[in-house]
Amino acid sequence: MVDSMIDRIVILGGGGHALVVAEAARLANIPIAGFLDDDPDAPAASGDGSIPHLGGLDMRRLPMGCLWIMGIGNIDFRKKLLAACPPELRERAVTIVHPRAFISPSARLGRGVWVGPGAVVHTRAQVGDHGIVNSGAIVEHDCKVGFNTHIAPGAALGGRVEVLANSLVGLGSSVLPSIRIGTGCVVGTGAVVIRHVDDGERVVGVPAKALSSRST
Ligand code: JB3
Repeated sequence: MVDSMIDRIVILGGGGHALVVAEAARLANIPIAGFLDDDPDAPAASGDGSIPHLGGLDMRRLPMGCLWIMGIGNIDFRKKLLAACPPELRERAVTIVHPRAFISPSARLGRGVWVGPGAVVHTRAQVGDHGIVNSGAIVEHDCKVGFNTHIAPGAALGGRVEVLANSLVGLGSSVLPSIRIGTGCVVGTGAVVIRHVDDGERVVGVPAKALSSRST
C-alpha cells in the first residue's frame, strides 16, 4: 500500500461519469488519488479536471486502504465489477454528494452512493449501496432505491416508490407514488410509470408499457 493512497479516493472508470464524480469530490474537498480504466487515455486522463491513471479496471488493483467509488454508468458492468470486490474493500466505498444536492436529515444513503447536483433525496428516503441519484433527480419521501440502481438525470420518484437492485430509471422519467419497480428493470427516457414493474421488465412510453424482458 502506498501511504499517499490512504483516505484519497480512487474512481473506477475514466469516462464522463467519472469526471462528474471527480468534480463533485473536488468541490467537497475530498482528495483524489486517480482512476482505474483499461484505457489509459480515457477522458479523465486529460483536459480540465484531469486525474492520474492508476491502472486497469480490476477491483483487485484497488490499493488497500484507499477509498473508492464506482465512476461508470453502465449498470451491468458495474454489477460485474462490484461482484468481484474483495470483502476487505467493501466498507471502503465512499459516498459522494454534490454540494448543491439536498439530502434530508432523515434520509439514509448507503456506501458508494453518488448524488449529483440539484438532486433531492427527501424525507426518510433510502438509497442502497452504490446507488446513483444523478443530476436533478428527485427521490421523494419514503422512497427506497436499491443496490446499484441508477435514477438518471431529471427523473422523479413520487413518495414511497420502491426501485429494487440493478435497475435504471431513465432520463426525465416519472414514477407515480407507491409504485414498485423490481430488480434489473429499465424505465425508458421520459416514461411515466403508473403501474408496478416486474423484475427484469423494460418499460417505455406514456403511460409506460412493457417493451421486453431481460435477464438480471
Ligand atoms: O447521462 C449521464 C449524465 N451520464 C452518463 C453515465 C451515467 O453513463 C454518461 O453520459 C455515459 O452514458 C455513461 O458514463 P460513463 O460510464 O463514464 O461512460 P463510458 O465513457 O462509456 O464508460 C466509462 C469507462 O468505463 C470507459 O472509459 C470504458 O473504458 C469503461 N467501460 C465501460 N464499459 C468498460 C466497459 N470497460 C471494460 N473493460 N468493459 C466494459 O464493458
